[in-house]
Amino acid sequence: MSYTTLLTDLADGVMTLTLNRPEVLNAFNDQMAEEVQDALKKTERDEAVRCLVLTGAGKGFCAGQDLGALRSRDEAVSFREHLGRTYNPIVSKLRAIEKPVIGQINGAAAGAGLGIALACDLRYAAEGAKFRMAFSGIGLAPDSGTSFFLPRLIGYARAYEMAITNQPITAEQALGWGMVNAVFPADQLAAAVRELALKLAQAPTQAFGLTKRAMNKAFQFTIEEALDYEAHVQEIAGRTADYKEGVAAFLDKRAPRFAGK
Ligand code: LHQ
Repeated sequence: MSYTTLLTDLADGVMTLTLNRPEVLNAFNDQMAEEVQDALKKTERDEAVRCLVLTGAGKGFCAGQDLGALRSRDEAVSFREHLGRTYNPIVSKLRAIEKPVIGQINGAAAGAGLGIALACDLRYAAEGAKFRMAFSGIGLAPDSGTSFFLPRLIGYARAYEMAITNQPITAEQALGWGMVNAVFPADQLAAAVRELALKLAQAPTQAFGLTKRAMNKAFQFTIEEALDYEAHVQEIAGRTADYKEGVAAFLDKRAPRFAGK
């Protein structure tokens, strides 16, 4: 599948996917939703990819649903059907991919675009990026995982306030609230993400994947269940080549060379 709304770049174990509809701040039309899903499936399967970076072309990260594209549909739109075909599988896949996913938040993230940013494992944002729920502005309730991620990341009161006031949050506020991991001057963001991504792409990818799996599940676990699940994933991690290499490198007093296997 060749893409028209998405740029892909795979180098040194890092896959970078760039949403590419800059004239609408990378708002989604159906084509982009399909292409992103295709690219995420390939990213998940491809062993050469050990870290994923998701970003936007131009001055926005992603403004969510392209409202123009929605209005120009002639059939009556079922929102349940639309979400089930577009954002829900994208958000689920970002959580399921057992490799680190970095959101390089270069500009505004709103609506489903906010949900996609929050579904990434880490968020590095540009100064000047803003985060907006957007849904209530057009008379809707949260979707694309925003009602799930936001209260967990920043607490209920702030999340509900963001939803009902529709006030954009600055990158600095987002950092203070724990919604993003770090903020950089816009012209330094890509280099900072690149440096981190290259490091992650040389790390024990299996262990990182198992870490994500365990932490995803832990939200619903009791402590006993969490301990049991940790024992389960550690059994798997302990059988990887990277575990053997990590211990050998430690004992040899040298840097480990992790193959991601
Ligand atoms: C846009 C958009 C946009 C088209 C900016 N579409 N053009 C989907 C459907 C079904 C069921 C329910 O759920 C969903 C999921 C959703 O995502 S619903 C929420 C949809 N998104 C929004 O309502 C966000 C609307 N946009 C904004 O709030 C602002 O534009 C943000 C905060 C993203 C950025 O603000 P600014 O930096 O001030 O930029 P701007 O507002 O000046 O926008 C720049 C251009 O992008 C402008 O076009 P123009 O031709 O005037 O330069 C906007 O019209 C266009 N644009 N968002 N979603």
